[in-house]
Amino acid sequence: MRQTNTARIGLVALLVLSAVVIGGIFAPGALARDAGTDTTSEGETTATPIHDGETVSMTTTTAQNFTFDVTRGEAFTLTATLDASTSSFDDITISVYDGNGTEVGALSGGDNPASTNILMEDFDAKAGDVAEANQTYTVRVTEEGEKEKQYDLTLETHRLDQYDPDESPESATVVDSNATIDAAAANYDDDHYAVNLTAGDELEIDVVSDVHDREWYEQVSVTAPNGEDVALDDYNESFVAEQNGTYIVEVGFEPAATMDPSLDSAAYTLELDHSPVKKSEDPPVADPEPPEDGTENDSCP
Ligand SMILES: [Ca+2]
Ligand SMILES: [Ca+2]
Repeated sequence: MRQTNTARIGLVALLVLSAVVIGGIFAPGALARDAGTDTTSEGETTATPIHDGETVSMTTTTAQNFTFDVTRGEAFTLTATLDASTSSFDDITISVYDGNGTEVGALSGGDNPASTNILMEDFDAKAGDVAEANQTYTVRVTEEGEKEKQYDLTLETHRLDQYDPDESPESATVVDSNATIDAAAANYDDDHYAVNLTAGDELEIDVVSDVHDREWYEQVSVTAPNGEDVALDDYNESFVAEQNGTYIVEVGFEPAATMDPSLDSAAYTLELDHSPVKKSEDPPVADPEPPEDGTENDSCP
């Protein structure tokens, strides 16, 4: 009886939760209120702290919340692993919310990467992200079905490289147009670099790494000062600037996490090679014809 009630209440809670999520972000504390108000389950009323390198083991029938602290620029990964002897495939999910209640941790790829940060492989659910500020995150581990589940939740944090967080164009690392940058990326990490160019400059971009060994490949994209995507020459990944201003170079690895569910990171070297606009290729300026003798007749009768 109680299990049935719990499941029904859980469904109502889930619907409320979904409505709030669809509305945008949680109000701070919404997670705890949602979980705790109507249910008899003790586990949902509190969030259990979890620390770097720690594995928390749970035996439960309900969704559980956990919290952890991360400093700006640190990467974190979360893995929930079901006990295969007491659980069945496809019945656990992880959702991660930042200090504002916004869902984060989305792994690239998947059917709907904007709304899911869940990756199922065997009995694992995973999420990862790079913290853009010092803050406390909330993790919600949700189980499908009414049967009691046993799982281990593990948190790992580390710094991928000295430039993180450079997760958005706004937080891009400013680099010289001739630069060699040693960094690291993962499928939950976004790296942006800002380069100032003059119209007519050519920029050649090379990303060197050994990720081909694991069947990943580098993915480079460039955004112009006007916000438009820049078409890159496929063979040597270069382009000629059409405007003066700041270009954003984004570097990452593919394929999507759904095809490579590891939360591994890999080192890469970004090499930028800048060829300034040649004088002879300066944009033609309408040369005013100097008057021959200063008395050119430019008036009409
Ligand atoms: Ca990085
Ligand atoms: Ca990054």
